Amino acid sequence: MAIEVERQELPLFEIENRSRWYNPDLPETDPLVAGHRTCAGCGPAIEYRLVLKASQDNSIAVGPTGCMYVANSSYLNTPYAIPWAHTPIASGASFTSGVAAGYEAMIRKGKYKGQYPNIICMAGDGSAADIGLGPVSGMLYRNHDALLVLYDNEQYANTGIQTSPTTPYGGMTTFTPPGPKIPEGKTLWPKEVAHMMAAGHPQAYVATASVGYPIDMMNKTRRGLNHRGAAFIQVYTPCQKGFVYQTPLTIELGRMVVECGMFPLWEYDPETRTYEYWKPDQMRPVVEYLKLQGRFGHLKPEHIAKLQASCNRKWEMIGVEVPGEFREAEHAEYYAGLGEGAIATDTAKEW
Ligand SMILES: Cc1ncc(C[n+]2csc(CCOP(=O)(O)OP(=O)(O)O)c2C)c(N)n1
Ligand code: SF4
Ligand SMILES: [Mg+2]
Repeated sequence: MAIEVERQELPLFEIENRSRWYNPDLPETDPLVAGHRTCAGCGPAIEYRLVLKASQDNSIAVGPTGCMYVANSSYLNTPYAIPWAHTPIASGASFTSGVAAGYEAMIRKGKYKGQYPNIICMAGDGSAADIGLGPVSGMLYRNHDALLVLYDNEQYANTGIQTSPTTPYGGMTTFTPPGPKIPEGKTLWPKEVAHMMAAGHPQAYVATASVGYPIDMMNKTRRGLNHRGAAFIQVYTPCQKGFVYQTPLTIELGRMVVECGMFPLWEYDPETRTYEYWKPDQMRPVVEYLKLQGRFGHLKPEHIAKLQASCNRKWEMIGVEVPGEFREAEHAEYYAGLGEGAIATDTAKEW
């Protein structure tokens, strides 16, 4: 007779509001210990550490090729205090599907005696939104009991900052350099991966999160793991090398991207099949976010105006009233009145 699979149930962290950065009740143990080799201020490294802190010790991590594989592992060394496996860039989710199906079968047949582990694949945007997109959809469609976290640094970072489907319009990468013919750099608009996953796999738990809201991200990790079936979370994770910003600003950017409407935070509940969108405490024009990053330093008023228009459509989509000033900022003339230095910082000029 098949043995029942015993699942873990992780309690949520108490937060009065999602803007909180710190919670004294966080677990002390870290499944991702110190000693990796990512850049200082690396957003994906912060995400990795906190997601695994939320999932705790009975977890298995899967990492397709990308910065978080390369920088986190050198010969016979990794910072993982839990089982971890590297996979080719396209097959993170297929490998994860196999791990989940394997544990289900082993527990049912009595060949594995423990509780079902938290199975988490953390894949970059190049992997989960592009080269390995098909297997992610397959994992959600078959509804394996596992969580896929897309750590979104909006580029293929590890191979030298190439554009990916989540690179914003206007972002400078080595494949989208601005020049006389294409002054804005990237001309395409980013893929809405999380919406795509929720719309196409209505039985899955889907959410967006940002390293700027760590406790919110950890609670979404726990909700995704507690959900019996597949879960997908897209986490905004700034990359200091590709975005070109001052190192201590990683968390600040993680908040500003939400406050300017470029990366709304939301959850999709597969039980009720509804979206819950979140309005940040503060709203900012997108130029405030752009001007902290060298990758946007080449943008002209007409490009920033287009980005503001895109953010305004997102505010409308999540049901937030767009302030009059933001509507004015949809027009290039608005920036003429801001004066010298208002749309590009020294960091941007240096780059
Ligand atoms: C099939 C395949 N194509 C290309 C590569 C080269 N490659 C290694 S890491 C990487 C970048 C991955 O980008 P992403 O998934 O966004 O992770 P990040 O480097 O940004 O952390 C690429 C293209 C590869 N390993 N396999
Ligand atoms: S290049 Fe970017 S993503 Fe890669 S380790 Fe450095 S900061 Fe992190
Ligand atoms: Mg990436």
